[in-house]
Amino acid sequence: MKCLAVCQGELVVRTLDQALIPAYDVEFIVESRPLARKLHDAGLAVTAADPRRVDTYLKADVTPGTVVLIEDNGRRSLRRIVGAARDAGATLVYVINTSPNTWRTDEVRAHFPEINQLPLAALVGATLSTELGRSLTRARVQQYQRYFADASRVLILLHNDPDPDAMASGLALRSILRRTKTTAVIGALQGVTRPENLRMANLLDIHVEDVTAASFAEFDRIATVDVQPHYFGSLLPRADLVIDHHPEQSGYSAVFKDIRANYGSTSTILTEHLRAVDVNVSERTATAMLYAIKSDTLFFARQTNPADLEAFTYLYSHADPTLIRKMEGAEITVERLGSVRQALDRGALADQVFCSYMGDVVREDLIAYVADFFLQVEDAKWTIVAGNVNGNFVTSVRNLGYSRNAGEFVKRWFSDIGSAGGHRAMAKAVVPMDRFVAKFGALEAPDMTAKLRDLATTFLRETQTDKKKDARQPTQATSA
Ligand SMILES: [Mn+2]
Repeated sequence: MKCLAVCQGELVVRTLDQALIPAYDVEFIVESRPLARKLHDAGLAVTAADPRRVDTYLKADVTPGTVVLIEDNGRRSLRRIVGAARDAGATLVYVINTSPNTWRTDEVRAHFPEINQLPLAALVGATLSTELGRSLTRARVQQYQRYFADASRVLILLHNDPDPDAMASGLALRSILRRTKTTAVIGALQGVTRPENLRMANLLDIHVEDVTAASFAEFDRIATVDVQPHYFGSLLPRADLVIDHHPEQSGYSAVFKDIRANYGSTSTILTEHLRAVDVNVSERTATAMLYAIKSDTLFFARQTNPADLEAFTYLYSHADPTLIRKMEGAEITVERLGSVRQALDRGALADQVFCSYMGDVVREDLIAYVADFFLQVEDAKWTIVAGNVNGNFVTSVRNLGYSRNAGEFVKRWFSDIGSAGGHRAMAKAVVPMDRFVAKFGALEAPDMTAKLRDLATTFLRETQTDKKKDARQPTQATSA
């Protein structure tokens, strides 16, 4: 792709030359003849010309497909330069601001609304702050690595009934400390019990050892991950290292700590630690950490930070996706399959919406599971699943994002008679059955499914009408 860069200074020319070649075929225009000669002698495609003249751009064969970059250092008449480039037929015009006075570009934009503005500081800033942030992390990690180096036995302590994030964080810290399972024990006072977590531990061969508070004294160093020492009360008044993403607590002392409450998982913090000190992440550890981020953020549906996405992207190339799929399969239990059958027997998928009133259901989580499950079905874009849980009408609503909002759906119909709320993609309502009956009538189970479909159809039609009113929003075809 052809690119013409109109520059004032040598540094900008050389920087753009290095940044854009070989992806772009770049030619430079500078005003100063001596500068042009110098850069030309250095092998760059540079011409000396007056950037305020249309002629300059015509000679450079500018077409509507040429990317034109114009350096704005605050001195030259930007409006005349942009005007000349536009008159010569340039349409892809970018102004690179090297001075802080971006108001000049705003002024030029009033005349040429389609030009794009790229402050040089912003272009450099993102990469620079990532790098600098990494060096801070590096210093911190190297400090605790040294502090742990001479210990013969290390305990990496997890919270009770460890979850994927706790176990993955344990593995990651052990790699960072360059230790094995005999020199760094990953332990918990109460071991893993939930079936899906046991399955992860088995598939990835993670041993969480049972430890007792009395055995703490046998270790030279103790680190806690995904938990802070206050959790253990008086059993653990101090730790050597604390790495956690839960809000910082008081009531304990720690030699080193890295607590980032705005992160979605402890594995995200540890991914940054691993990368900062260039420790190679094994496939097993990467798989565990990737699964941990997915599970702690509900696959980015809650408490997600750009750092979580960045860590996920990095780990993804090192992890084993087949194993992750197997671990997720562990969510399937006979009880849940029974609920899926119950919902399928009593519900139906029509017009991309799956509705089902399941009748009596023993626990709310089964309704949520079924709603998630049917969203995976081909052609399903919405699922609305409900049941009677101990005298409450409970409904879970899911959709595949897009423009229509699950949270608004439950509020529209249920907020006046019970609790209703949620996000764009997932929502829930709980309503005492007598209040449901008072609003919608006493219905037999099959009629309940029909009622849910009614509510969905009405809601989707309403929002579709709203969307059509708002011509700026692209509308989605709906058959509802
Ligand atoms: Mn966690």
